[in-house]
Formats: sequence, C-alpha cells, structure tokens
Amino acid sequence: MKKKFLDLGMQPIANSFVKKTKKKVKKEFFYNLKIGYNEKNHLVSLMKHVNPKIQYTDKYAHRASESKTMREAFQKVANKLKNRFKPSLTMEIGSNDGVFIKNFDKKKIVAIEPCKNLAKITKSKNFNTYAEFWNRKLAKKILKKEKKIDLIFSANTISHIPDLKETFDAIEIVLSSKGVLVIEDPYLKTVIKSNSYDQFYDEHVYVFSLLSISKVVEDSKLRLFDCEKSETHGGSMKYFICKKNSKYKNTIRYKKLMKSEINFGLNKLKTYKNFSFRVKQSKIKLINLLKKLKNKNKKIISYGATYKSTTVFNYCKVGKNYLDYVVDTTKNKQGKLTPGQHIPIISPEKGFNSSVDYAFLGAWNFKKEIINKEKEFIKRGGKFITHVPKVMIIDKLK
Ligand code: DWN
Repeated sequence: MKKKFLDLGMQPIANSFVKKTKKKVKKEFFYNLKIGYNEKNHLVSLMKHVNPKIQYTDKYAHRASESKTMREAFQKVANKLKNRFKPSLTMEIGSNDGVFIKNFDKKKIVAIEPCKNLAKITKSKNFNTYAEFWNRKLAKKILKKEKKIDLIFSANTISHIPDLKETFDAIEIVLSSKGVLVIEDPYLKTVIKSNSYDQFYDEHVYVFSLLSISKVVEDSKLRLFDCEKSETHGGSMKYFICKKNSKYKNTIRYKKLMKSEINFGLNKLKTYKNFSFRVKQSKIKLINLLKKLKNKNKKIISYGATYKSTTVFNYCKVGKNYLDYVVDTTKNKQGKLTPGQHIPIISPEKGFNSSVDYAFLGAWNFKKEIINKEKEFIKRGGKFITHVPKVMIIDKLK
C-alpha cells in the first residue's frame, strides 16, 4: 500500500507550455500532485499518474541536446558502455533528439521514441527509429526484424512509464542471454538530501532507489547487479540489470550503496515525512526571499524553462507577481508561457541583459554550465537564486 507523504498542490502538465494568443488562454488541465511511499517494494511514486497519451505528444518540448553538459555526458556514457559490454546490437528506449544514439554506428542501434516530433529528427538522420510507446507488443514486433539485443540503454525514461511490469517484461523479451539493461534516472537519496522536490512532476511517475529497482525487476525475471552514481540532472543513478540467471555477480559498489540507502532510511516512511516538512520550509523561504527583493524593486527573472520549475512555480505560486519572464535557449519554448503560472518565455539574447538583477535557476541542475557561461552577469553584480540544496543567493563564480 502506498502512503502519501507530500502534497505539491494543483499542477499543470509540466510540458504544457502555453501558446500566447490575443484571446483568453485556453483552460488548462490541472491535477493534484501527491507523492507516496510503498513500504512493500520501497517505490516512491506519484499517488495518481496522468495518461501518457496526453504527455508524450508530437509537441514534446524537451530537447536533450540543448545543453553542452548533457551532450558530453551522453558521449561519455556511450563510449564507456561500448567498451565494457561490446554490444553487437544496442537499443535506446526514449531516444529524444538522438543525443545518445548519435555516438553509435547506425546499423548497430535501434531507437524507441513515442513523441513523433522527436522521432522525426532521428529518422531524418537515418537512425532505425520506432515512433511508438515501449511495451510487450513493440518488443515482439522488433524481434521479428532484429536479433536479440545485447545492450539496452534508457536515460530519464523508465521513471516516466507508469506500468513497470509491462516495461521490464518487454525488456526481458528482447534482451539477449548475456545482455545488459542500463537505466539512468534521478536518484531518490539525492532528491531527499538536496530537497529537490521539483524532481516530482507528472512525467516523473517514480523516483528510483536501489532498494526499489532491485525489487521491481525481480517480477520480470531480471536482476540488478551493479550501479553507478552520476552527476547529471542534479544527481542520478545508473542501474545495471541482467537476466535473472545471467553470469554477472553483484558488485561491491552495489552492496555498499544498498547498505547506505538503509542507513539513510530510504526504507522508512519517517524519512519521507521529514522530507515533506523540509519542502514546506523551502517554499516559505523562497517566497520570503522573492518578496524581499521585489520590495526593493529588483528585477527578477528565471533561467531555464524547465519542467522542474513548473512544480516550483505552481507549488509556491510564483508567477508574474515576482518574475518578469523566463529565458530559455529552446526555440519551441520561446514565445510561449510557462504552464499554470503563464510567465512569458523569451530567448536569453533578448532577456538576459544588464537590466536583470536576479535570476532564479530553473535549470539548477546545470548550475556549473550556466555560471560558467554567464560570468559577466555575476561580475557586473547580477545574482542567481536557487532552492537546491537550500534557498540561497549565488553571487560568486565558485
Ligand atoms: O526527465 C526529464 C528531463 C531529463 O528533462 C524530462 N521529463 C523533461 C526534462 O526536464 P527539465 O525540463 O526539468 O530538464 P532540464 O534538462 O533541466 O531543462 C533545462 C532547460 O534549460 C532546457 O529547456 C534548456 C534550458 N537551458 C538554457 O536555456 N540555457 C539550459 C542550459 C544549460 C542553458 O544554458
């Protein structure tokens, strides 16, 4: 049984950037974002999920290639996995705009991407792309055309799929006997430690831990045998999974990290209740800081129209009352309004100029990349605001 520990209020779809029109903005879909913990399998998940068909459409906004950090991280992980597992055929579930698969030989990679606008990008580059949702039916269809797969990679995707049994069963169907599945998603222990409650939104149905993944894959005759922490998206974890009877032995780092999760209390509801208390405090602190700055007539904007910031803005009720606009490099977000709070999104060239006093880091997970790029902003006295790991002002380059 799932027990609720956090309520982030009424939220729109994080990706539903609103088109600006002269008429009144169309009524948006809202749902109550509540998070729960399942004491049986240790899964932390949304209490209710949204229908994937309204989330992953042909208007999907996020482009993984938009940040240098991610382009480099995916290149590195592709090379590492190729060297370690020497796959003859690889598959990626959730290939987005091709940021990972572009590091592979086109004949040796299969891409799965249900968002048609994204699949179009990789298809146009002649990558073997299936523009469909991942499930048993698709797994069987693929096996009619391809041989079994040695390496399956999926970053920031499995945590988005409500039916985990269907997902892992389908993976088990296509995985070769010596094959390995590597999934990467934001890591629960880091989310709790760094108070990054904005990792919860409609698409993040789950935030995984070793405790939960090891249990869940067992139901699909799979086994977790290794894991590796990664810095991406503010702290993620790679889970290495094989067939139940495969040769892979559990690694020492897997055993160590599993122990550390228990010591930290990821198997106790109390840990999540404490987190919930800290989230409420974070909201109060952020609003107080913004109010104080507004009272001093400071110009505040937000940097990065992230899905994460949809959660922050709608939970804390931060809109045009505090923020003049949001800057973002993604072309198809520019000219639109943020979901729910309707803050205008414009390009950094247009909006990130000397009139800005403070910039809230919507993309706090790219803090290093952004600060490095925006040195001049800080040098002339501009300041960033973040809420991770706590509400604070960043006014130094390091
Ligand atoms: O899991 C998911 C993650 C990986 O990506 C998805 N469900 C959706 C999406 O979530 P997000 O929007 O929170 O992701 P990002 O990658 O934190 O988004 C960064 C945004 O900031 C992009 O819109 C690009 C923008 N950006 C920018 O304008 N200037 C980013 C950088 C680094 C910059 O310098």
